[in-house]
Order: sequence, then structure tokens, then C-alpha cells
Amino acid sequence: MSSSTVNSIFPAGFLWGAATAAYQIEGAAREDGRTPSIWDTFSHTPGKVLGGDTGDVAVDHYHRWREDVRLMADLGLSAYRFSVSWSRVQPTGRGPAVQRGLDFYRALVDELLAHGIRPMVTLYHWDLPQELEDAFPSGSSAGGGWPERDTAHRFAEYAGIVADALGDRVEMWSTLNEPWCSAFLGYGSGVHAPGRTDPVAALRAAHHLNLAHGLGVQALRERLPARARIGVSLNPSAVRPLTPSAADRDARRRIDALANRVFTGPMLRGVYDDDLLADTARITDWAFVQEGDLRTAHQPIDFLGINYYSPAVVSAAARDEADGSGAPRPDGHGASAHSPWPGADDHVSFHRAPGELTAMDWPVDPTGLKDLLLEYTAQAPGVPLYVTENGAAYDDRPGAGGQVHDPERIRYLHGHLAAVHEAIVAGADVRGYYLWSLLDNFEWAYGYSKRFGAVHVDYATQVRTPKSSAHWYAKVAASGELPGESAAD
Ligand code: GBH
Repeated sequence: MSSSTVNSIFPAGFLWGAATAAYQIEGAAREDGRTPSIWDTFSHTPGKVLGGDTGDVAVDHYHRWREDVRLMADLGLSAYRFSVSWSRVQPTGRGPAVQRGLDFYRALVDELLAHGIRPMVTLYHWDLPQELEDAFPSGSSAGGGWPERDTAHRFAEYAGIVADALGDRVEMWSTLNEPWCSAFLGYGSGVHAPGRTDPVAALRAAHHLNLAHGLGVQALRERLPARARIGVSLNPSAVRPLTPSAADRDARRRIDALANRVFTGPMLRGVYDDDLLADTARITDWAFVQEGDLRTAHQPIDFLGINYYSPAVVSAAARDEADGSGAPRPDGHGASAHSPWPGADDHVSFHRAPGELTAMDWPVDPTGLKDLLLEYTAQAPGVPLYVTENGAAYDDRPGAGGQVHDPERIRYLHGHLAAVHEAIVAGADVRGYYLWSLLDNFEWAYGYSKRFGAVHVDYATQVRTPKSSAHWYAKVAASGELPGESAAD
């Protein structure tokens, strides 16, 4: 791929973007009426986030948004994907909105539009208002949150509030970011907020996220003009069997069900597949799925967002053989006391895919992205795709003169953009790419220890410095062409 000397030309109008999420960048955690989300509570709980880091200040985007939009404009970006902090605009997760919270996002959107940058709003990027996690609508003793049906209805109400505030100026809307992480890392392995470790709660959460998506799409459609484009961002697992054996292919089927089809079944087809129900039958009878829920979850969508970082490799469980990637890790990858895979642990072992590793220890393999784009082209015919996240963490440090030289990231981006181009040539309708992330930021359970930004942030001074990858990406965005060589060095 990268040895070609021919430039890859992207379609006219292809969006060259970057992405962020509210809790990872905004800070201002207690300003202007914002109340804690589950991530505030979680990050302030000792032992949950590396180094005790929190999003209290993050990269202070709540105060530096003008500068951050100028950075994007200087880089020539044509699109920006950000998320709205639910508890900033609706502090109790129900009832009236806070105007100052909405005003922040209106001003941000106006500034983006003034610079010719198309906003994509993500309504939910993991920061549930703590009040909703603390509510016990059905008398559950463990807590509320996504395992409770009421949360889906609260989400639809919140979606309507944001649509009313931004619907006249934002065209691209995404309901949820990576519901797999919300359900299975939040309520299964517990490495993400709210840190619960209950397989039944995780599956209930997954269902109520599907319902929330459907109710959210309905709420948006009622309010937004016809030109609005409404979709969702998933993190489908590009999961491969270790060998072609029937046993390894069955392990792949199980993880495909629990990682992918648990969401794409309801959202794209209006069903939970029989094999998913059978594989989890010893955990739950799925009685929380009510009549009509699957019809509600199955709303027509105008685009599907694909977030991709790395592929997964699985085999039939063979404890002595599997590398298991060692000790428990903050992202839930590898052996962990609590599994994010309800019902699969006795059947599946995880293996590290081949390839160079990023600072997350995630293997670099762009073919997974091409495979996913072609797979979802087939699964959602006629639905345009966007790569709503792709990027890598490396140990970036400013050198002499303050410049940040990150050739590994340039190679990563080059390889993955080449894969996107190959998918387009092979027939995938990919309309844009959002690099994760615009800025170094709060990387969830890893705190500030991992840097995904195209723009370096000195956390002590909040000084932003575009890395060499940002300058490289700006050239690609300006020309709409990917150079044959990555020219990283
Ligand atoms: C995204 O999460 C987030 O949307 C973004 O906020 C975050 O900063 C960014 O990526 C970087 O992490 O197969 O069990 O081993 C991606 C999180 C990482 C979750 C890989 C699944 C593998 C799970 N994903 N992980 S497993």
C-alpha cells in the first residue's frame, strides 16, 4: 500500500475532519450549572483512572474553544465531530435545560460554520448525568443508569432539547458513540464509568442503548429540518479467527454477536439474532426486551459512523495457549477479573493481532478498517459511511525548538487513509474521515498518559502545538489526495 508512488485521489466533497468528546476536552466540570456525570464520579474514585487523573480541567476547551476552532481552520479541516455534555445542558438528566450550557454549543457551532467547518454533533459520548445513574426507576438495588429502561426515555428527551437548540445550524447528528463501550466496559468489565461488573446489567444496558438510539432518532426527526443527516457511531470489532478451524470460527461468531450484532441487529435489521440469545441464555432470558422495542430501535439512518483502531483475533478457548495479553488493563483488553464478554469467557480466547504496536499496545493493521467498510457497505446497503474515529497514541514529546515530530502517527494515518481509499475503490460509499483526536486529551481510564492528538497539548500551560502529523494531514485535506509514500521522515 504505502510503497505505491501514485497518489490516491479522494472523491470531491469528502470530509476531512477531526473528532473529540466533551468529557475528554472541556474541563469546566463545575461551571455554569454543569453537574457531575458518571465519568466525574468515576475519575474521582481512587484507583479507577491511571494517576488519579480527572476531566476537571482536561484541555480547558470550554474556555479555549475559539482558539481550538482557529487551529482547525489553520489546518484546513472541513469537518469537526464533538459531543455534547448531557449534564451541562440538562443537569439532572430530566426536566428543564440550562440555557448557558446550550449557548456554549451554539457559539461553538457558529464559530465552526464561520470558518467553513461542518459540525457533527454526538449526543452521547459516555457521560451520563450521575443523577440518572443514581435513580432506581424499577426498584433495582444496584443502581439505575443504562440497565434501566427509563434512561432510554430520558435520552430521547435530552436529544429533543439539543435538537431544538442546534437544529437550525447543525446538519449532522449522531445519537450514540460506541454503545459497546458504554454497556460492556461500563457495566460488564467495569473499567469505564460507572464501573459496575454485572453481566446481566451489561446486556440490559446494551438493549436500552439500542432503544435510546431508536427513540433518539425519532425525537430528532420530529424536530430537525429534512436536510438533517442522522446516524450513530459504532466501534465494530474487526474480529478474525486465529485459524480457519470450525472451533475458531465459532469463537469469531460469538464475539461478532457480542461486539457487533448486539447493536447492528436491532439498529439495522430490527432483531436480536438467535445465536446471541442462545449464547447468553444462561445469563438472561432477555425479558427486558418489550414488544415493539426492536421496531423502535430499527429506524432508518442517514449514515453509519465507523470507529476503528485495531483488529481482534480470537480462538476457541485454550487457556494454556492464549497469550491473553497479560494482566488486566484499563481498556478491558486482556485477562481481567471481570469480563466485558457475557457468556463467552469459557468459549473464547483473545490473541494479539500481528503488527507494530502503538503506545496503547494496539497492533497497527489498516486492513481491518477496509474490511469493516466493505462489510457495512454490504450490511447497510445505500447507507453512507463515515470513519468517525481513527487514530493512534504515541509517546510524543516536544523536541528542541518545541516542535513535535510524530512520524509513527503519520505512518498510521497514511496506512488507514489508504485503506479507506481502497474500500472506496472497491465500492464503499465513504463520505468522510474524522481523525481521533484533534487534541491530546483525557484518555478515559488511562488519564493523560496516552496522547492521541494531532495537536500536542502541554497540560501544565495548555499550550497547543500542531504535531508534524497535523501538518501532514492538513496537506492531505487541502489537496484531497493521499501521497503514494507517507513521507514520514
Ligand atoms: C474510542 O474508544 C473512544 O470513542 C474515544 O473516546 C477514545 O479516546 C478513543 O477510542 C481511544 O481509545 O476487544 O475487548 O479488547 C475506543 C475504545 C478500544 C474499546 C479497543 C475496545 C478493544 C476491546 N476501544 N477496545 S477488546
